[in-house]
Amino acid sequence: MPEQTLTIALSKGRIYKDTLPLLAEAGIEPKDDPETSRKLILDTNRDDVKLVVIRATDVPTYVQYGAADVGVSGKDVLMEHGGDGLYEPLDLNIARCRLMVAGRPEAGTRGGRLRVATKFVNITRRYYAEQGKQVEIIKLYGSMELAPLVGLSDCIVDLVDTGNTLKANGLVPLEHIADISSRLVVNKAAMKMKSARVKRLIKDLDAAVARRV
Ligand code: PRT
Ligand code: MG
Repeated sequence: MPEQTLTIALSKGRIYKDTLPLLAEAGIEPKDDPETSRKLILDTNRDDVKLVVIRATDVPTYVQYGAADVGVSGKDVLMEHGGDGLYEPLDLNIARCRLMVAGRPEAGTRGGRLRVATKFVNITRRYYAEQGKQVEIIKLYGSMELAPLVGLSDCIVDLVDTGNTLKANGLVPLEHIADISSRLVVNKAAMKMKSARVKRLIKDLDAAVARRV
């Protein structure tokens, strides 16, 4: 890629869908649709701006190493990643949800060390350590809601939006860990080397976000 290309990392699905209108207001429109195209690098209406479409959990890594100059990432993903090598200049206020402990209504009454299933092992470890609680964390990659139903764990740490998934599985929210929304993240070197372009993008996106509330 030419040196002066600005590369933006996004994930498919809800983040892409919600970021697209904000990028459009900043004058950036992709030429391909990642839901139908197999391309991983998308051209835009601007020769000097490319989008890379990757797994949500990989966005901080691409931006940290400078493979993308900027990216859009859920706060949950950033908290789990640790945010090393990244600036987080802007809350885009999209893909909002809550990070919660959830379980069956009687969760935690079994006695003994609590078993918690989650894909957010770092967040979960920190959360319980701050409370001085010893828990056993079981790493899963998806369908956390199943774990308490089959006796794999007492509770889960997962994202909750409407609460419908919990309800459909007989689970209830138990503790609130954090409010989540997606953030613009910026590679630290790009913030210096491509300062004018990055700052312009931050300003345009900030204005687009402000117009919405
Ligand atoms: O799906 P994939 O494994 O490819 O990656 P991903 O799950 O990380 O991506 P995606 O697109 O599902 O989520 C990207 C980001 O969207 C997350 O990192 C969050 O920051 C944000 N987000 C917002 C959510 C939700 N809302 C959400 N409700 N991510 C996931 N969910 C899931 C949740 O895990 C649970 O299974 O939806 C279910 C609960 O929804 P309700 O409405 O039934 O409560
Ligand atoms: Mg998902």
